[in-house]
Amino acid sequence: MNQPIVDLRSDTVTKPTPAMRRAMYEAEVGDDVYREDPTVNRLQERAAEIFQRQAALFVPSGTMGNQAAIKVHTRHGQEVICEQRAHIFNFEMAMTAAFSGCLARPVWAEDGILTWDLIAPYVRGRSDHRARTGLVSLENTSNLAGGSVYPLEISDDICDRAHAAGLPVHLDGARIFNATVALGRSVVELTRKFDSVMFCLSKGLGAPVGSMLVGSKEFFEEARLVRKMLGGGMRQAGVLAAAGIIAIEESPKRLHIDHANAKFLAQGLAEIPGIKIDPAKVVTNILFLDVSGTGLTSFEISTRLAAQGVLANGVTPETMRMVTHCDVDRDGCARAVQVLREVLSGPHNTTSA
Ligand code: TLP
Repeated sequence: MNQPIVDLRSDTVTKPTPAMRRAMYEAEVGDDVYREDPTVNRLQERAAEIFQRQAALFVPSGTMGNQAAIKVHTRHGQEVICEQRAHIFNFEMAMTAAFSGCLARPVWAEDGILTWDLIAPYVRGRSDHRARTGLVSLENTSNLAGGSVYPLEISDDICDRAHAAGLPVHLDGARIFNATVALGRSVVELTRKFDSVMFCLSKGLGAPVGSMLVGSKEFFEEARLVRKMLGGGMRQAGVLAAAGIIAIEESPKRLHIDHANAKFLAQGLAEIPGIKIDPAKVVTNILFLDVSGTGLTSFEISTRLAAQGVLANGVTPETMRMVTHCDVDRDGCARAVQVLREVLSGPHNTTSA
């Protein structure tokens, strides 16, 4: 009866591994605002090396990384083109407006995957009437579009054409290592054309805290100033960076397991009456299920699942998200399917009781 909780709310819930905790304990530290933390410096150097870029900056969160990049690339009064479900547009506390003074210009794309043809009509140059476009931002994998991935030709094409139009391109690559696994391409191949890349250490890679912002030396220096403006100048941050080093060196090797578990979960869920999900579209570690045929809202389902030790969030009343990660194994996924089946076959209208 005392089964462990199956937490499918997000890959942000992952706990540091014993190796990470050991490295954190043993980390050599210094004051990183003085650039004197050897462990932070090592993490930044390794990230830059892995992405084959001039520099990488350790930031406390993905949100800070994205927003620092937007600030560096844009000027007040410009527009930032992104997909309608983009994290920068939906989940970052309107900071594109509040901090950078820019208007997000969301564009809808099937499966969250923009193309230059979809972007081009919204690109605006100098005009007496309309705000100028300052930046294009892509998200790979696309979280709210169900962990979908950008085919390399499409993201390369967007970067080339944006650059030809004089526009920088930022990548919200919170889960870029999941994209590398799904596409069988290296992180260098997937990101080399972007002007800046943010990726998270604290999601599927399992570190407790932190993200990286990768780009040119000049971009790094500017982003460092913005990080400080945002209060993200950390001191003995080596205790965090130590876990980050293990996250980038070791964790990408096991992400295929999370993807296989997500597929397994999707296949099981697809067989439950009232649930709609296309397992073929589940290519990384995120899946969305349409629960509108169950007679319950996603929020009601979420509460009932939680009572049985399975955690998953409702996103809209009709949709739920589940995310696989290193702290949920195949048995946990099987249990989630079984518990959802039981929850939905029980009495729905408890209000009459
Ligand atoms: N995503 C979180 C929530 O904020 C939705 C999650 O549970 O998935 N970019 C993308 C694509 C993200 O999914 C997230 C976090 C971020 C940026 C921000 O990262 P943090 O949480 O470190 O600020």
